Amino acid sequence: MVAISAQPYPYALPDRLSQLGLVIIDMQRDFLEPGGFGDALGNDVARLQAIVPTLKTLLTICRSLQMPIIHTLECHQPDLSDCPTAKLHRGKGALKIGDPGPMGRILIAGEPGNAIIPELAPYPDEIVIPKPGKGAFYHTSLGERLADRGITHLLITGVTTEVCVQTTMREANDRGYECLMVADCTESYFPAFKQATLEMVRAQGGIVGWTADSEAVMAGLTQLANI
Ligand code: C5J
Repeated sequence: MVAISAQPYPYALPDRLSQLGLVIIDMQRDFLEPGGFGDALGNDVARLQAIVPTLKTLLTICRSLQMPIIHTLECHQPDLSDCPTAKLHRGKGALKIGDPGPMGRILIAGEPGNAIIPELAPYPDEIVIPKPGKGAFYHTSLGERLADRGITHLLITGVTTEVCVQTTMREANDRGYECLMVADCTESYFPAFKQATLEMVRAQGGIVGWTADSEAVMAGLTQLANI
């Protein structure tokens, strides 16, 4: 058995790398660039850009090992039929969901600002899950897509740590997936919230799962690949 050095204790990898998915949550221009949804809510979007090189390195390794890659995008239909009124009016930002902004309509599928950033753009054979909520399982085909491919373990990355990343990890944990949050491949607009999320995940003997840095993750993946 190969394990990743993780907290609160080593994370046992599955027998085959095909059972381990890399999940990249919402690395979209809407959250990382000025003029998008995150910016409209008054956040310092530059904070999130800091993880891009590290996440890109992890993605490159996972691709080279032919692991399943899953990207998610938070987005809504142009007619907003999938956006609950409560979500639409929340936040009191400069722009709300659906309003025209410098990168097109805020958080609307297909708009330039809704795209995944070019550095992490999905390859054609990778799974892309558009999602109307914060969690990636809510009103999406993610559960079926993972089951179809026999994926049992998930490495969870992306933004923002305490919102869509944590919600997705909790949803996955409740569905029986063994989840590890990659600490240096996730970021929040609020450093204290990121720290608290990492602690919450691994508290009580790993009540939601595990956390580890990408270096430890990549060492474990390489070891499994070389068996
Ligand atoms: C937010 C997200 N923060 N991707 N979305 O609204 O975390």
